[in-house]
Amino acid sequence: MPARKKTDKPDANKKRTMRMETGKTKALASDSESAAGEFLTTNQGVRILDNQNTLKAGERGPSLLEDFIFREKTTHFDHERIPERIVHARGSAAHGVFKVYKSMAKVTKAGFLCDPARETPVFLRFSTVAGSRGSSDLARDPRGFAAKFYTDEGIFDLVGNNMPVFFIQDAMKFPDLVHAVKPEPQNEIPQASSAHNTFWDFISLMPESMHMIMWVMSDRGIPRSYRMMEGFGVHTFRFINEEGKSTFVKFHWKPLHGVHSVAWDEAMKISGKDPDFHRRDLWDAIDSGAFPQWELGVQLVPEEDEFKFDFDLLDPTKLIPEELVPVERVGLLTLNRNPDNFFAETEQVAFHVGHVVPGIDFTNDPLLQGRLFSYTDTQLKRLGGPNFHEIPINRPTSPVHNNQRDGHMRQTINTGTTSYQPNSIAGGCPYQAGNADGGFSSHAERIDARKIRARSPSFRDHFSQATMFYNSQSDHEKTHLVDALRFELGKVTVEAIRGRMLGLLTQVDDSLAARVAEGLGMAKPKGPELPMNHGVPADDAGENETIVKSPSVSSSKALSMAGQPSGDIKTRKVAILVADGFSNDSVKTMKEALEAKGAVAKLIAPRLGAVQGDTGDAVIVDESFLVASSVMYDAVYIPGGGKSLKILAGEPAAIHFVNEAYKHCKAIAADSGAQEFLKSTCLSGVVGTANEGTDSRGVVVGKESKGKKEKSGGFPERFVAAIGLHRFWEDEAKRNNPA
Ligand code: HDE
Repeated sequence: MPARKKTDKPDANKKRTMRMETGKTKALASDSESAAGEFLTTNQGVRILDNQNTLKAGERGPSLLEDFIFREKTTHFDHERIPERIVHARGSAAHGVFKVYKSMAKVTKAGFLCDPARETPVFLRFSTVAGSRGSSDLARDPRGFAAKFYTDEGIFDLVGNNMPVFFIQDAMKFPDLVHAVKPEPQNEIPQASSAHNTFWDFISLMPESMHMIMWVMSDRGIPRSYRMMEGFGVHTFRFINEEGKSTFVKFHWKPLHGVHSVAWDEAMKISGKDPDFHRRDLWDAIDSGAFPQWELGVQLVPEEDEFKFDFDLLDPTKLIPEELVPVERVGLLTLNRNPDNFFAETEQVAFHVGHVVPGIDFTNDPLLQGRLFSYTDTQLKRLGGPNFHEIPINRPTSPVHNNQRDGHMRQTINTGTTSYQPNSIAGGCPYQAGNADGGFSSHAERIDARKIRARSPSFRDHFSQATMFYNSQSDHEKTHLVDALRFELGKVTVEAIRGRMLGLLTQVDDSLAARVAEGLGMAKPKGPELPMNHGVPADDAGENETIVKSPSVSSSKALSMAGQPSGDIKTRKVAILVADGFSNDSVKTMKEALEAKGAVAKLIAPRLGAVQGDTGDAVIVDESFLVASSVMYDAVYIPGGGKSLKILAGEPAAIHFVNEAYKHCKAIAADSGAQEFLKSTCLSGVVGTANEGTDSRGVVVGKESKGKKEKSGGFPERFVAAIGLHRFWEDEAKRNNPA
């Protein structure tokens, strides 16, 4: 490469480093944009003459230790990784904004919840829990849902999950839980999967996990998209208002795209074909301007009502049924910007349940209390020292003034002579803030207790809400849950563990246990076996301890995904299968109808390049059958065109595509002329009865008589409506085909 002439020297001084505004977080930028027109330099700012060759003693000689340029480059490279998160290592994030609908000053003094005119920047990271950083997005797992609010009063982190409860009641058990679910220590197998001995061994001895197990084994464990998940703060928190009055609060996120999942068979296939499926989906949606949105919901419980429920508000294995306390939707979160740099933002972001602002406070939930210790501790290790709050993504937008100093990788150059308080030299600054100045004061909860290692007896009902969850599921959701348990326990090689799990399942629901037992080829235990861990030391447990069962709500609509509004079809991906000779007219009409509703239509053909339609016009193919797969799409359309249909009928990948989409209960549309092609798929038995519109199976066939197209308001609109329903699970049992 020719050396640059002195005369084309860019304006090097101006842009060597520059301050960059990324939303409200400031970063020191040295990126490809700021480097445009610049020379390559070392980290010490020395220009590099040759970035291709190490310094050698002669062209064929050994490399020299003196080569500080090579050594600096390689040393930096050798240190480019930081420890991944011990849990939630695999994640994706986005920037956004939050606005409250109307002031909540009655219950909280948190500024961002009191001022509807205020737009608070947010950074939201979604994650799986068990897998490593490079694992598949589609593992069966809870999903992390961690939001960082950069409020005017400091940072508030709402570090939640897509499930409203957790496996354990006390933080003491967290390392055990995580060790059990992680790959087994002797061979590091399996990756990102709970389907193995150690996890189920632990769970089978921990009856308190049974409610969470219902959630994870349900379809909530395999979401269609991060954008289509609910989020939950899990613990009961406190709101505190100006008068210091406390109100218990459970936080919820309600997605405006609906709550949707994929099939387990689909999840496994996606894991192979596109392990970045959720990451890509989030990125693409934001990139295309289809900004994901959630409403923030709150369940408020006055302090006086703390003991009104048949479960303990401090028990993180319990939710408050919406029938008892409705969710009020109080604000809107919009994710509107992808990160500029994955490592700098998504990887280095440091969440902490202990990051709260005045107006929000903790309860004594023993899981929450343990988390209050763990998150700073983990950042010290992961991000290398006590100054992680200075990393741009972690900096509050409100000013920071304190006497903390120095430490590993300190960025701030603190000036002045004082770093203590009280002082007179700096006029006593920085001052303590009084209540009226927004100083944080902890809720003055009265505590008068013995120091004790124990769990409250009010935490001992481990099954009522697990049963409530199971009761709330629709038939197909129950079947998916049974299948998930059969799969997971099918991977367990120790029969005693399976037996213990069946014992616990009988306590959730006898028929559930019977169905799982049948799949495992085992006999269902006759009755409930006494669970082995009630969170009390064995000596105190008492042999015949009774299990409290007094559910006030036996089934709750909000717990089933089937009963929830399905959302629109924005960003839904539709595959249009074509070959030479396809009907240009049909494709144009359908594409326009889908795109008008915000869906993404892609043309899939036997090979890449152009395909020629029946009018002679060619179109460019988006993906070949080799690359595409039905599992990456939400719906399929087969346009007419005799020649095209003949080619597709002779293409096994096209037939498999349709069969698989049908197996996964997706909406499928075909022009009436395409019925012949459908006969070569497993829809052959369906088309004859489906040609009068959308049937309950989501198969939509165009009505065309004597070459005349169906009028508007007809075919494409019926397909759009079918996609909007997401899946036709009710019919799933009849769809067994080998796809
Ligand atoms: Fe976490 N959790 N957790 N957790 N958690 C972490 O912090 C921990 C729990 C959750 O996108 C770690 O920075 C303990 C419940 C999310 O960066 C660590 C206990 C819920 C994320 C940690 C829990 C969560 C984490 C690992 C039991 C749902 C990812 C890396 C006492 C309400 C945040 C890190 C992100 C991450 C500890 C239980 C959610 C080790 C000790 C319950 C979403 O500090």
